Amino acid sequence: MQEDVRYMALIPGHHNRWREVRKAVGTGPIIYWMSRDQRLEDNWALFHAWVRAREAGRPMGVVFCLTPRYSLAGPRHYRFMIHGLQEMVAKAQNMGMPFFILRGDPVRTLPPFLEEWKISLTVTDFDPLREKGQWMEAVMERSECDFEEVDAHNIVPCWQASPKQEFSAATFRPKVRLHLPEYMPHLPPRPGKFHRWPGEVPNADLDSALKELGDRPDDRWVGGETEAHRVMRDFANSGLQGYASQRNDPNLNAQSSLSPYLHFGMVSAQRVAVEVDASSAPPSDKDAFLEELIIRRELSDNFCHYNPLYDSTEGFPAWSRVSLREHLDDRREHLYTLEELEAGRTHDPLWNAAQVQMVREGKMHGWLRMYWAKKILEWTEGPDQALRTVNELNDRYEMDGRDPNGYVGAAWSIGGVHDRAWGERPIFGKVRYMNLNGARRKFDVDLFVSRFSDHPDR
Ligand code: FAD
Ligand code: FO1
Repeated sequence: MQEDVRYMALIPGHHNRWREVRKAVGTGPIIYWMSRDQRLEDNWALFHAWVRAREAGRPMGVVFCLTPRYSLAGPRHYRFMIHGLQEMVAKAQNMGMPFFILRGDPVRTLPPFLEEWKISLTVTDFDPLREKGQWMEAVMERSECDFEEVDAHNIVPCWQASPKQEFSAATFRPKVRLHLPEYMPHLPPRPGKFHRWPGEVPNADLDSALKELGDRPDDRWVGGETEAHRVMRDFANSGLQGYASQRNDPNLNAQSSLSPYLHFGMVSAQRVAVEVDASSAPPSDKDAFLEELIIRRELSDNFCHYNPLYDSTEGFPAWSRVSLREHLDDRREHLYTLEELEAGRTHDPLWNAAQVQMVREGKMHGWLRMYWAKKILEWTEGPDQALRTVNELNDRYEMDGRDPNGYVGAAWSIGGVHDRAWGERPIFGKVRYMNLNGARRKFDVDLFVSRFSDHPDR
């Protein structure tokens, strides 16, 4: 048995995916504190906790701390997430794996749980955003067990891909490509046998959580691993063809719509990459998609992990900070309040339609997000206010918001992060500019506007 266990710890792709955060001595059960990677399939953090439990001959379980106020998440996001939790709880029961739902902030609920069950090791999923970092720090201060962190979100673990903040996709791409053969082909095996948990596992009353936090019917978004896998397979089998040439047309349904599932970790990006790689779509479509899924997405984690100012203009590169400052006093032809923007009441029909798409559908088309954010720079008093506004609206309304991709998308649009300097213009300085005429050259703007003219609150 011991031999098997040692072999499992040496599974290809596992090595270097985890790191020790704190070492302690204890003999109690082991938990996986799940937060960013909300799935039981293809989850390296779950696998790691299970390997540790098998090695030590101890019980293991999964804990999810369901906090009622995460960033600007609303009922639609909670409903989506809780559907996923319900599915996991049922599945874990069939696997014989305890799954605990703690209601409330992890800083308040997790330390007493660790104490009560004499937990020896907490394994958690890596997350570059400050909320999780602060949770971890506070939980560690209030407890005594070991802590280990596993990057279950990126195909190449963030700290393996690069030890520093990367300048652009061009500098990051070769580093990731170097490691891909080591990580991409090896998915984690599914955990099998479990030692008996030393007590009763309470019923995870998620129906009441759904009523309290997610009480808003939504026929568009269904959360959970099953649905995430269905969306992924449909896309790999039939949606991927034409991705390279059509993905930037907001009137076509050429994107995968996987971002909410990836954000909540309901599907592993590694699994998506493997499925897409194996599909019969043309190589140019696969390459274009994998560039977004792997390079651009993992570059966002790189930025947020190494730059604590990821959602501040102070985190912008020096060239754009200087340039934007030089244009602070430029005349703004239109200035809108947050309320006017939120309601989609500007003079620009395309911008209003993009805003309506986000509020109504919970997902704005990818190309429009750039245009939408850049116009907010043009119509607010300066880059600080613009960045705050973009992040606030993005986090409040996007199903995939509250994510490194969102903070980096906003910083790219307003502060030229990962971009280069362009020709000098009013307000934007050297930051890349976009306008309505450019949009008209790309797609049928009037058609898009006609589809999204009704704001749900009007
Ligand atoms: P697809 O085109 O099918 O792409 C597949 C996956 O690749 C996406 O799910 C995503 O994980 C990744 N990806 C695609 N484009 C990018 C990109 N530019 N940067 C990083 N990863 C990318 N993405 C989010 O996930 N959450 C956000 O909150 C978010 N906010 C954004 C805000 C702004 C201002 C901008 C400019 C971009 C933002 N993006 C965000 C990036 C991108 O627009 C979305 O990831 C994409 O539109 C999601 O739709 P999809 O899954 O159908 O994309
Ligand atoms: N993580 C948790 O551990 N508990 C939660 O209750 C929780 C709520 C939540 C709501 C919306 C959302 O977008 C994310 C949420 N997350 C929660 C965090 C999430 O899983 C990620 O860790 C972060 O969004 C960063 O990637």
